[in-house]
Formats: sequence, C-alpha cells, structure tokens
Amino acid sequence: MHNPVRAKLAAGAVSLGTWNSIGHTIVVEILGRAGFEWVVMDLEHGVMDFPQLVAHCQVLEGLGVVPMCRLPAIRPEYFKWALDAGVGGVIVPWVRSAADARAAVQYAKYPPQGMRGTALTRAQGFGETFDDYVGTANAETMVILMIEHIDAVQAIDAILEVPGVDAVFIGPYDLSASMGCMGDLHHPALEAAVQAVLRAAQAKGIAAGLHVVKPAPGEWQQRAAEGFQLIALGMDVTLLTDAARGLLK
Ligand code: 3PY
Ligand code: MG
Repeated sequence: MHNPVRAKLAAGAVSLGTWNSIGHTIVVEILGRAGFEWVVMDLEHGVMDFPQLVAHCQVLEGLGVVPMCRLPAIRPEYFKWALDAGVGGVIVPWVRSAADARAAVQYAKYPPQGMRGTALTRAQGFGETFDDYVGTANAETMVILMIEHIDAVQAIDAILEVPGVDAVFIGPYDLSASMGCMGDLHHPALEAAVQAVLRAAQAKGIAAGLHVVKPAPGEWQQRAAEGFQLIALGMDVTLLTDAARGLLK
C-alpha cells in the first residue's frame, strides 16, 4: 500500500482533512467529494460502529481520499479492527505518557516491530494482496498520537522519542479541559502548550497537527504558517449546524 498523506508529511507539506462523526456513508461521501485529502471516522465520540467504519473506508477509497480512524481508546482490538478495515492511519486518543505511545505503536505494527495480529481482511484484499500489504503496512500506516492532556504536554519529549510515531495531533478541547480552561480555545496558557508541542515535534522532525474544530477565517493558514502540517478542519456536525443556522440569519 502507498499512503499519500504520509508522503506529504514526510516531504514537509501541509495536508488538510476533516472529521466524520455521523455514521452514514452519504455524509462521508459528501466530505470526500469536497476535496479533503483524508477524513477521520470518529469512533471515540462519533455515532458509528466498526461495520460503518468499513463502509466509510470503501466510499473514501473510491474517491481517492485516505480514510483514518480515531480509535475509542488504546486497546489492541481497536487497532486491529480499524487497520483491518483499511485505514491509512489511526488517531490515538488520550495519550498521556511514553508508555501509552509505546503501546499504541505495538498495537499498530506487525511483528517484529509490534504485535498487530495477522488476518485476511479488507486491508489485505481478503488475502489477494496479503504480501504487498503486510510488506508495506508498518511503514505506510500512520500512528498519530493525540496530545489532549497536560500530562502529555509535560511528557512530550519522551513521547516523541518512541520509534514508530508518525505525528502528534492536538485536541484543543480536552487539552483545555485538563488545564482548567475547558473550551476557552484562546486561553494564553493553552496556546503556550500548543506552541510547546509544535516546537518539540519540529525539533525531533515529527509532524505536528491539530484539530481546528470551528475554523475562523484564516485560522488554518495561520496554523500552517506556524508549522502545523496535519490539519483537520471542522467536523460534519458543526459544518451542518453552521450552514443551517447561516441560512436562517
Ligand atoms: C479535542 O479537542 O479534545 C478533540 O478530541 C478534537 O478532536
Ligand atoms: Mg478529545
């Protein structure tokens, strides 16, 4: 397999994606057709289950968009289910330590690098593309760690040292909650933490990303200029809410 998002980040470029939390293929088809390079199916907070993730991967691949999955938690079965569905990357929530990061890489990678189980599922073409997939998956599938707790900010250097981490990705809402300023996304302490994570990632040559949940005009361009490379813009439920309310204004 080849992962164009991974290649773009490795080349130092910015890649834009968005967030899917509504478990219906029509929603992901609309997002995929809009021109995003990747779409994250949210199994942590979204209204969807693993069979729906599989269907969403089918739709996105047909559109040439890389499917990603935010896992519900750091548990080995979730990595297997999502990667076997054919996602190009797993977004791992609530990483708080280097031990969490090591566990995530272990669960995401085939031996000898890790302990991902082997199977003949969608990702391996139900067996037909097994050799190609298992020969390339460790390098091409991305392990993206969410930095969304102040503990992770404090442990960021140790987290970034873990081999196999492709990117760190800031979740501003949970991070603000852990810092006592829940939802205040312009709080100076939160912004200082965001910049500290960016600087640490850049120093180690690892891509940094973030979820711009409700993008203000010019906001993602500013984040890209700062050095963020993996930028998720909006999410289906807020896009729909804003569009509907906008019509009535
Ligand atoms: C957060 O802001 O906590 C997120 O998880 C965004 O996706
Ligand atoms: Mg979060």
